[in-house]
Amino acid sequence: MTAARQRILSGAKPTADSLHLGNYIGAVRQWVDMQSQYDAVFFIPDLHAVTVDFEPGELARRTRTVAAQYIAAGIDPEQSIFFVQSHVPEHAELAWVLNCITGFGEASRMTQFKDKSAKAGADAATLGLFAYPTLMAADILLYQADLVPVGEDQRQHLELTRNLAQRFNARYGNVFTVPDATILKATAKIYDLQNPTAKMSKTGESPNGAIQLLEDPKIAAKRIKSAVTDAGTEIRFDADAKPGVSNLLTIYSTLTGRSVAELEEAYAGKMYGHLKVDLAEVVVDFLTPLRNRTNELLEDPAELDRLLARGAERARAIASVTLANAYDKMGFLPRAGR
Ligand code: ATP
Ligand code: LTN
Repeated sequence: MTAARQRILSGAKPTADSLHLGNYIGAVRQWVDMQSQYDAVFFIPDLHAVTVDFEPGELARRTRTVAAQYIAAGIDPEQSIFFVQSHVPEHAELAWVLNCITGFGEASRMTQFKDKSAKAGADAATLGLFAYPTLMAADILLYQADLVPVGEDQRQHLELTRNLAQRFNARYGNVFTVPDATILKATAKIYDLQNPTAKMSKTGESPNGAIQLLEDPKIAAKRIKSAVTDAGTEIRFDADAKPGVSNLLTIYSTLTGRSVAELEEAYAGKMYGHLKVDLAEVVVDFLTPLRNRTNELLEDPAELDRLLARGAERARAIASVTLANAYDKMGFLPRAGR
């Protein structure tokens, strides 16, 4: 008998009009690489997107756009289970159970909550934002995920998820797999082009700091060419002394597969301008087909919705079994039909 494949699970929120190059290099690209070796579950955490200010008129469109971008980037909705969180009600149901075994103090220590609630102000911060990490734990535990590839910023949420799984199992009986975080490599962090010590983000200060996967590649090329570089002239990777050039080298290397050492050698004695002109071309070549494919997929929203509905069905087949098992262990009166 062959051992079952390990399951991985991850997701990116539909909180902007487009994913950016940081999301692609730091997350989606690595998910695409992993989906053939693992039993993969990818989803769009739209219930998480409404824990902060959001535009009701934009949510559905942004959710479809993220879905199209995942597929255009190489997530295969047949091979992987691919769906929208709000289509699988078990997420909210298990989150409630987890809320009831999470300490108030424990949730208060989550740094993302502290940061976001400080930004929103005490009155604007909601119970939903407070419960963000337990909903995330539910996302993971429902599918008995072994590995969760996420950025460093999510490490604490993963630690909470592990604690909750162990606590539930000890208190009510063994239901959940205790997942491991796979913190994606530090080199996977892409920085803001205008402020190369801050991460490239959907909410950065300058629009020129981020490359949006859906924008006109000509604009992306301009942004690369106007990226802030460092004092000196040498093209060399040194994250501390040369954060701007190092960031460009990381992007160049990940998009072409050429090592940073090889690029340093190729650009020895050349000027920053050479690097930027060449990288702008690399970025345009990368973005153009991705953008075209995304737009093609968006032209047929019914097909996209069909793929997502099929994904939600597959997801529910797993999630409903885990939830029923958890309810059973807790002693709820069995529901008819379960
Ligand atoms: P943003 O800060 O841009 O709003 P995010 O981190 O809040 O993004 P998601 O959209 O859910 O939230 O992120 C999806 C994935 O992309 C996460 O795994 C996150 O770690 C990763 N990611 C986001 N920005 C970068 C970046 N600049 N470099 C590398 N990975 C990133
Ligand atoms: N919080 C994550 C998004 C997210 C997620 C998850 C990631 C929600 N649920 C479950 C992995 C597993 C983020 O902000 N990147």
